[in-house]
Amino acid sequence: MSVTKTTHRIDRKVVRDDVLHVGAPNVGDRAYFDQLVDQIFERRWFTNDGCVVKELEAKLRAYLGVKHCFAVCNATIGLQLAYHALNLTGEVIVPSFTFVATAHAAQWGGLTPVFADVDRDNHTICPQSIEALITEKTSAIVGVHLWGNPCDTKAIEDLARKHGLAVVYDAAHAFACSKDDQMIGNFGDCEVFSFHATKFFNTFEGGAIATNNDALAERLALIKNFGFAGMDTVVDLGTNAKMPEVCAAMGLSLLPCLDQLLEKNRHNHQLYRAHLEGIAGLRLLTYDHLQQTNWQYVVIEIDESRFRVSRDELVARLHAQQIRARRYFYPGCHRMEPYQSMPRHQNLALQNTETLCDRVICLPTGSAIDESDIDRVCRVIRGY
Ligand code: T4K
Repeated sequence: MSVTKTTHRIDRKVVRDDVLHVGAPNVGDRAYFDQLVDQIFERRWFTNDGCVVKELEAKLRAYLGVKHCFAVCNATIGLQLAYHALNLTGEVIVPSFTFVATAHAAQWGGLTPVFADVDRDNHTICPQSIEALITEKTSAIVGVHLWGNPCDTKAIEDLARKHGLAVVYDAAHAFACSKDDQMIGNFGDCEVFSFHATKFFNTFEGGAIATNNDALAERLALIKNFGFAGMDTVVDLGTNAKMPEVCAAMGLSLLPCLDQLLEKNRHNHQLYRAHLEGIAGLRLLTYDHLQQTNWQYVVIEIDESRFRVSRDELVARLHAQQIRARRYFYPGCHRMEPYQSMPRHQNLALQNTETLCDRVICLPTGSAIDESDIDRVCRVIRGY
């Protein structure tokens, strides 16, 4: 593909109403995107492993420093593929404090999600909680790098080795994040990113599975395309997990802008920190500065007893001012269907999960949010 453009600028033109969203999409170089889309029309090749998807996959492999990376239509299907490709059976241990897709993907695959608690500070799955749930039916641990905060990968992978379990990471939030100087994408048996519109890096809808395991990659390549190993030969139970060319074009037009987007998010986070510092009963989740993070989530915890207003009342006040703050991930997967109606998920003692479900609010950030927006959000939080 010959694209001559060399400077890429993020597009920040938004036809704004007064509403501030958590997850307003980042847009990369619009002119480059248009150029790629023109070429897609000229070639009349819209999906099924086209050259734009191949270029995106190659660039993702290079960026992540990983051997294999498959673009897929979304992370939920990506997780289903990962669980299937690893031949998981029986029970998989997942956190309850996550987007419900982590658990649903397992349930769709005929697996039983078993809900673990999370770490009180960084909100990722708690290794002690995992260990207590391992039985002879357990086949995998699924960690979620929530808000881009990496899981305790060493403790998880030690446990997995000890008990002969697979490890999958739901890295939906963690594109462009690192741990121990390795990009997320290189941990566990495989990691699954989401490139949904609301994510740091988006392809409208989409995702990717990254792995350094050759055999697993071979199987993933087959099952993301119905199991075809040639024009008429189907060798495995596959599904349709393909990313269309136009989605990959969106990704290619954002990739050269990652540094600008990281910087914008980091700056937004710093502003929030400055505005919210010293408020009794409010904790802003921070990130480990030794590692790269995408700063995509501005997460606060409200302790009603000290903040003197409940989390839900604060959310209502923000919404009344057209600030669509979100209670992610209330009320926890174990309190959602089909899980909450299943006897095994009732009376779970997930103390940190319950606390966080009562306290967490996500605030708007990203390239569509500017300094005056942050000022507006923080004024509502401060109560003036
Ligand atoms: N694992 C984890 C940990 C996840 O967080 C997710 C997805 C997944 C797995 C599964 O990934 P995918 O299969 O989706 O690739 C949204 C997203 O739909 C979902 O992708 C995301 N997590 C989740 C955290 O957020 P909702 O139901 O909250 O979406 P919605 O429509 O309420 O939009 C969120 C906010 O973004 C709204 O305030 C509006 C704004 N928005 C949204 C879109 C789509 C925009 O401003 N523009 C847009 O185009 O789930």
